[in-house]
Amino acid sequence: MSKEEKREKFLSVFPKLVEELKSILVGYGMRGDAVQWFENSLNYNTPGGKLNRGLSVVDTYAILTGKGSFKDLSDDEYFKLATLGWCIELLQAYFLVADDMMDKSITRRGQPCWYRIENVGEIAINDAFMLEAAIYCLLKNHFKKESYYVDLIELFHDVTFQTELGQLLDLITAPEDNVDLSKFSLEKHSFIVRFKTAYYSFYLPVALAMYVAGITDAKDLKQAQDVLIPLGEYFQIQDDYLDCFGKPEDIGKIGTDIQDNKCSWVVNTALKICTPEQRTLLDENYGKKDAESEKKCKQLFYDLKINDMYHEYEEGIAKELKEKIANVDESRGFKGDVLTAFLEKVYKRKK
Ligand code: GPP
Ligand code: MG
Ligand code: MG
Ligand code: MG
Repeated sequence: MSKEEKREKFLSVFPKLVEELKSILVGYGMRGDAVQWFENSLNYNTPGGKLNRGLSVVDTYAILTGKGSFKDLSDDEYFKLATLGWCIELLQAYFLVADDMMDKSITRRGQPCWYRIENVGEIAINDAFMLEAAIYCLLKNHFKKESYYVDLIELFHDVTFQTELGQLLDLITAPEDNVDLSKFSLEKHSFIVRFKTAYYSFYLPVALAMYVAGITDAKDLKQAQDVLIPLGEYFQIQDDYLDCFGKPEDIGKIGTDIQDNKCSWVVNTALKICTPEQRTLLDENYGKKDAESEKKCKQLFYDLKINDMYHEYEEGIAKELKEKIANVDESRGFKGDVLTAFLEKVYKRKK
């Protein structure tokens, strides 16, 4: 099955889940306008992205069970795995709706951020909570009878908390009223991004598929984590790089990291190599809420050839991860190919 066909098949499951979620509201006797609101929020915020996280649940399961491609899975099996995939996409939707408010972002996935839609505004906070709650409705409807039901719930809870801890660090390391670049470092950055991105984007899809496939030895979960967390760090470094150097048409969003005073990979790398004069320029312009200052920072990042350093980093980390994957112990049923599939999706991405 081609990549596009896999995506289409996965997308075709979502409307069924929306109907199922709406029927819960109807069962509570909710008014029609409330049901319509929830449906709009689900459709606006959930399916428009790359769907890498969701698709990976199905992909990982297919690799682990030796069913090669999607077409070897029975319809029921596919639907269950795709439902779990959509649960991650709902988690992602929940995070993004909230993150865009916190980061004061303008666009997401090529359209205005949800909180910027007329009549939505701060109702988006409640919509974010409801997107999260939808995960547990779906898990209950489809997995309650499974022996691993509690494991799935715990996994979602743990990973959600880890992400929120990462988001907390991301925010308190970037105070709006006090730009102090001496507080930034690549070590701090690494810690923040492992929590805010790597657990939910990389470890979660694989761990979910492992529970369904029954490959859950603690040693195997650890083997997965040992590659997926640094891979997730690499992914967020790409996100930071693209925030500054990517085109909005490609990434579907307008970068905000410079104006938001974010402890991003780009500024940390610049801080390591800049001259005292360049440092003064950064001190005076980074984290300022105006386009002129932002432009000066960006120009400095170009002058410092952060692009070249990024490409060097990318080659180095890809090589390191490949070596780690080659050393995976497959004796209990876990497969290194699961990790290779992830690396291939991420390597040299432009969006
Ligand atoms: C990515 O940060 C991290 C998240 C989206 C997790 C948010 C977590 C919450 C608990 C709300 P980012 O701000 O760099 O992402 P983007 O560039 O997509 O806005
Ligand atoms: Mg953010
Ligand atoms: Mg953001
Ligand atoms: Mg970003």
